Amino acid sequence: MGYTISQKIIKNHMLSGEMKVGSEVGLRIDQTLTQDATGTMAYLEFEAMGVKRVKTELSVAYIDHNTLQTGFENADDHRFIASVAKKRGLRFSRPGNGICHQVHLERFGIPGKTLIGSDSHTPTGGGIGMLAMGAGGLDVAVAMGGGAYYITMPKMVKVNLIGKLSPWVAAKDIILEVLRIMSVKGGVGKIIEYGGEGVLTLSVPERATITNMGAELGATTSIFPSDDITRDFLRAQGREKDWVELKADDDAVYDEVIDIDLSSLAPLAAMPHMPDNVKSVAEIGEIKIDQVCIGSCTNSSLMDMLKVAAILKGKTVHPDVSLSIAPGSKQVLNMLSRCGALADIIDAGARVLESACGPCIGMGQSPNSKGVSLRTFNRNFEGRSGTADAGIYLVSPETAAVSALTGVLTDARTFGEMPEIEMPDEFIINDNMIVMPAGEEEADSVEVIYGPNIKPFPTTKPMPESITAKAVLKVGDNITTDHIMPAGAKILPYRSNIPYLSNFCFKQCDEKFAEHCKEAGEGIIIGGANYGQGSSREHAALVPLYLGIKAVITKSFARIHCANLVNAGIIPFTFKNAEDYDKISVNDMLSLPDIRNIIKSGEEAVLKNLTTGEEYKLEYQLSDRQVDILLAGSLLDYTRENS
Ligand code: MIC
Ligand code: SF4
Repeated sequence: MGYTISQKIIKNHMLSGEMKVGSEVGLRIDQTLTQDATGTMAYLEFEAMGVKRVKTELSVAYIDHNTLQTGFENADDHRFIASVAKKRGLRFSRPGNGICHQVHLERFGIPGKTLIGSDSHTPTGGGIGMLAMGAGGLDVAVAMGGGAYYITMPKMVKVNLIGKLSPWVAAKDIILEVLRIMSVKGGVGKIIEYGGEGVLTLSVPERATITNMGAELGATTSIFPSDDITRDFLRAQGREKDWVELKADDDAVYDEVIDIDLSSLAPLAAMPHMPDNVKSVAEIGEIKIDQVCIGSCTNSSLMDMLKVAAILKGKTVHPDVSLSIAPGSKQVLNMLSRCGALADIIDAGARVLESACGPCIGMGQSPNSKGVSLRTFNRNFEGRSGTADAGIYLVSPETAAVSALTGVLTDARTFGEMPEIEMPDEFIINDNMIVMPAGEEEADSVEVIYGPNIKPFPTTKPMPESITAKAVLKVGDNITTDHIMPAGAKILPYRSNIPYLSNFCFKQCDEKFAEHCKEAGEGIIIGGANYGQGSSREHAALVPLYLGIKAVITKSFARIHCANLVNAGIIPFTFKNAEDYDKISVNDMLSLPDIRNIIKSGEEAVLKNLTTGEEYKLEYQLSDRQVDILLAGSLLDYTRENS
């Protein structure tokens, strides 16, 4: 039996386990990346582990999220990360150099290698044939220290692309179509591999748009083959030597195959407030829009920007629309400026933002009240834009640019002839915003600089014999980490200050959540299906840990968040019978008797509802390693005990 692309990479990197669906495999990690919103915590954890130098082939620390710097906090965090990078052997991508995933694809990604990043959109690297996965900060810290990264061996899904896209239909529409078919929970426990003749019609940046948004499917990762198109891209980036061919064996076996006829696709949009709430632009109709934002790690490549510039050239943005554009990297911005396309963008009236995440994570450009905003981003969760009642639509750069001119959501196919954009033979290469680390000898004298905003990691304790705690919160399906631990301009600067962050935990679901937890001392959260989807932010586990949450009991979990809960020492349970979810109310007193022994011996866990007298059976899917982490109190405790 042959192997799929990802099975080949997994096989080459396997340190423990078996390639059997559902069992835990430990992988050797070649590269890591962090961004600043998760990086500060990840490097605090790395420092706590006491490892002198990173042990990976390459580790890069990017600054791209917290670039507004409305106070000292972000600049202090940047300085802290820069100092750790210098001392511990990482490259440091300075603010202004671009969004981590875009820059990594351009300058560092290598087909066939493994990459984990403390950001859920790390699978962008799958566009170049990497096995690239999002992970919690602690997992990234462990991998930097040379430890394995553990995943549950996923099922293999093949998305078979047939034919060729019609004019004005984009890579974004392909992934929106996959989201429409599979939903935001359809990818959980799966790797999505793209194949078929349609792959040959897609450039690396287009492929990366698709693998990037595989995060929204909940997939472990997504990947394209590495072929001549990949080689051309790497050559144009001056890195042809990094190319290797990578494809699935002809007799590779997939658990599921989805056929998509590219020629039948139309421009699509994900409507508020979920990335899988997809309809065709024509079906939604010409709704009036207030704002258009073009950029983010999904759609900020040079090709995307050149298309946008060509559409805007010689025209003016509609008077009722604010158009902002953030090119994904310094390379993109530089090339746009040198070829004159930036002038076309500026001439049309766009507001040019720095190469960073910006509005995607609510760092500026919040829409007006009840505003309608078209964005080329990947997430449209309620409130994420910073305006609670705004309606965010996710669209392609083509749809976004055309609509910015007309003032209404517009099917770009009505616009006339589509501009033809060629991939350049050579990108402008200037890595002067990537700071190299100090050499091993010099490193000893480099001081790690902590600012006053950096507060210690919350205290963890070994798992108690039994747990008795109140149900402090009950939420429905598809709760995102943006619900659990919101981001945005007001809160993001405090990513290294868990006590302060705790005041904002679950605010959208229960205004007084933090207060309730503090009164209760210890608590249990009850959730629906796909709990914790979205971001990789471990703060969505560390803050509940700080607030005394001992267990989260749901219908099902999203992958990264579930791992983050375990790493933080919070037990993730699922209901054996989903209908038991309905029988628990907020404030019920719940008990998990003898839970330490039960988890240790792998027996069935029972939840007692002391308020109603009922009992519910619970399940937990934990590897032996995860059991030990929970017993120890957290991954940090476990790593310390085992090193
Ligand atoms: C996001 O898109 O939600 C983020 C901000 O990039 C997060 C990481 C974070 O919360 O810092 C992600 O996707 O993992
Ligand atoms: Fe940044 Fe948005 Fe991409 Fe997250 S999804 S890494 S916030 S651009």
